[in-house]
Amino acid sequence: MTKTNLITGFLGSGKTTSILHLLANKPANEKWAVLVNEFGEVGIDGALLADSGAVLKEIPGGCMCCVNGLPMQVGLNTLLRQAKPDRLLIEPTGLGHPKQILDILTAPVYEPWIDLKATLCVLDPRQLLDEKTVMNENFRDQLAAADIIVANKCDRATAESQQAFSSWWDTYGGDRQFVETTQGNIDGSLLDQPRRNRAALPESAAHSHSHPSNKGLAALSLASHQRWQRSLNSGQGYQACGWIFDADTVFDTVGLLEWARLAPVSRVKGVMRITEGLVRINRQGADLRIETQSVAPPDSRIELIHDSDTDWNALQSTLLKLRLS
Ligand SMILES: Nc1nc2c(ncn2[C@@H]2O[C@H](COP(=O)(O)OP(=O)(O)O)[C@@H](O)[C@H]2O)c(=O)[nH]1
Ligand SMILES: [Mg+2]
Repeated sequence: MTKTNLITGFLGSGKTTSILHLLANKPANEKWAVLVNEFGEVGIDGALLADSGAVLKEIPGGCMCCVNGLPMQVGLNTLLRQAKPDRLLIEPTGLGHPKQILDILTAPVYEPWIDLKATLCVLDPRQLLDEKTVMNENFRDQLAAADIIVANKCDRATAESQQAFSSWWDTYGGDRQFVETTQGNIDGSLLDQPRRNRAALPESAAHSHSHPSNKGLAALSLASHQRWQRSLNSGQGYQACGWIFDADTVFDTVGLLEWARLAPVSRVKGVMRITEGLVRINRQGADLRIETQSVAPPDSRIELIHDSDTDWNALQSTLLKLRLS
């Protein structure tokens, strides 16, 4: 059986960072797999996780639970049967609702395959200060469904965010555990904590995001001879716009990093080719992280997410001008 953990958390809270940390510290003799679902259609987390050595399955473009959970089940079946991992970490989109995913994971058909352990919810306590986030029922239900709360981004904590977290904890903490982390430095032993049967979670009422393509089953990719492609997704008051560029497209380094830093959106992530090689760009609000990447994906891809109307065409035309080849 595959020991399985659901790693939830709102947009940009640090789920992928935490998973990368856990993978970097996993027992050397174990085979781990990651199932990741992103809000945008242009899957980026897969490229971010490509360096990690885990077996990876991506389900881009919405939530795992849609279409009767079919995309998720296909991904799950492939991973469990083909890779037979010792452990599976599941990262749903930050806008996803945990109920449907937990229902699938606890369905009788998976009983012989999945040993479901604790659900971790990664939280940036500053999110508790943002009214729009706190109003989002998926944000609240992610916390409610968790066995362990990972209060991440301790380096960015303020007196207000600490206060907000302790009052949340006093009201809702219950029998949960919490740990405080920076860069998702979770102790791997937490993954073996048992899953508790939480009081029935409500079904998500706001199950309203669109599924423009219903492709869902495979990450988007370019057709042959196609140099670039863009894809939009929207739902729950958020919009995502992503671009894929072929492997021959190289970007101006300074221009690209400035574009990513200044784009008037809340979230930017991508793995892109620049003259020096491959760069990973990850921005949440004003927190920007730039890293190099060694494993080369077949294309360059970048995605922006924002919670109000954004002039994607203006951003696109600047981005296209930054191409050197
Ligand atoms: N300052 C700070 N930034 C962090 C920390 N953990 C993650 N980040 C950054 O937050 C952004 C979102 O992280 P990511 O793991 O991609 O979030 P996800 O959307 O929940 O998967 C990235 O730019 C990360 O580098 C942390 O502890 N401190
Ligand atoms: Mg992620």
